[in-house]
Amino acid sequence: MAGEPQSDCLFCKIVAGEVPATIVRETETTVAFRDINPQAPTHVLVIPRAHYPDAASLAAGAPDIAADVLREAGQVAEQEKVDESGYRIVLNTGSGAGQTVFHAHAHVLGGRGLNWPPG
Ligand code: D5M
Repeated sequence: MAGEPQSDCLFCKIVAGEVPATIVRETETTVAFRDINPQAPTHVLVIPRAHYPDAASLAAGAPDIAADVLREAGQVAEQEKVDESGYRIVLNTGSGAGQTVFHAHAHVLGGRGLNWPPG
């Protein structure tokens, strides 16, 4: 069922505490933790506790939680002190766009210059 934990999902395992992660913030509906392969001095992933395969399915199935993820991305930026210099929220969607983990997540990247367009 939509939103239910998936036994083969890495990020569901992080939510359940079965896989370790460096958690920087938690709410009732979200978890934020440092990316294992950081692409910037600040690189944090914000995920919903509920399992949805990508951001679009999260927004369609649980819009309130999608809003929580975006709000938390802003809170992470503030906590990491990258809010004033500027930061980027990235929602890779589909393997062609570089999505490798199919549990919705927002990348929060900051602490260095960020070029446009992204690679
Ligand atoms: O982003 C998936 C991201 O997830 C990618 O940047 C690596 C990160 N990742 C993978 N495994 C872990 C663990 N165990 N902890 C923290 N971060 C992790 P995507 O947009 O799907 O390419």
